[in-house]
Amino acid sequence: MKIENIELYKSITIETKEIFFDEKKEILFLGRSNAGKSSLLNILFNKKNFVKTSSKPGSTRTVNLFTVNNKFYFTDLPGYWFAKLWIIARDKIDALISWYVEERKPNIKKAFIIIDSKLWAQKRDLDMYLYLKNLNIPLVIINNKVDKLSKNEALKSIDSAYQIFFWEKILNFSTITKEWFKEFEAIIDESFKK
Ligand SMILES: Nc1nc2c(ncn2[C@@H]2O[C@H](COP(=O)(O)OP(=O)(O)OP(=O)(O)O)[C@@H](O)[C@H]2O)c(=O)[nH]1
Ligand SMILES: [Mg+2]
Repeated sequence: MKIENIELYKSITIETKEIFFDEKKEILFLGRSNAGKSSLLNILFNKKNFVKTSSKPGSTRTVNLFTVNNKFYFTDLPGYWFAKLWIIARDKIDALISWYVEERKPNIKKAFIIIDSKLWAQKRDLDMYLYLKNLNIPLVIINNKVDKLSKNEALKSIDSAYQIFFWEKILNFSTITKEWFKEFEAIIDESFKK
C-alpha cells in the first residue's frame, strides 16, 4: 500500500466518553514502553517526527488514531508496562488499552506487539500476547532494535522469542536500519485484504 495521506484523527483517554463506531479497518501498535511503537509508525509514514517519540519511556499516554489514505486506522497505543509510573496511573493505562481493544475488536485486522530485542520478551509481553490471542485478534511480533545486536545475538533473540510466543509469526526489525521493511509492509497489505 502506498501511504499518501495521514491525519491524526483523534486521541483517546480513559476519560473519553465513548469510542466512536466506525467501520474503518484498523491495525494496532502495542508494546512495552520504549519498545519503539511510535518510531515504527514514523517509518511507515515516512516522516521524521510526525508521531511523538522519546528516549524517555512513557512518551505516549493516549491512544492515537491516524487515518491513512482516508481508509484505514493505524493506532499508536501507550506502553503497557512502564515501571516508573505510579501504580494507579499504570492501571489506568492498562485499563485504557483493554477497553480500547475490546471496543474496536471487530475492526482490528492486525495487532503488532513490538518488543525490544535487546531486553528480550518479558512476562508482560506474554500476558499481552495471550490476551490478544484469547480475543482472536490476528497478531505479529516485531522484534525491534536488532541494530543493537550482533548477527549471532539477533538469531538467538528471535529464536528465544519463537519459543516464548509459541512459534507465532515474528519479524526482526530496526527502525534505524529499516531492514525487513518490505516484509513488514507486506504483512500490513495482507492484513487489510481480510
Ligand atoms: N537503536 C534503536 N533505537 C530505537 C529503535 N526504535 C526506536 N528506538 C528508540 O527507542 C526510543 C523509544 O522509541 P518510541 O518510538 O518513542 O517508543 P514507544 O514504544 O512509542 O514508547 P512509549 O510511547 O513510551 O510507550 C527512542 O529513543 C527511539 O529512537 C530501533 O530500531 N533501534
Ligand atoms: Mg510511543
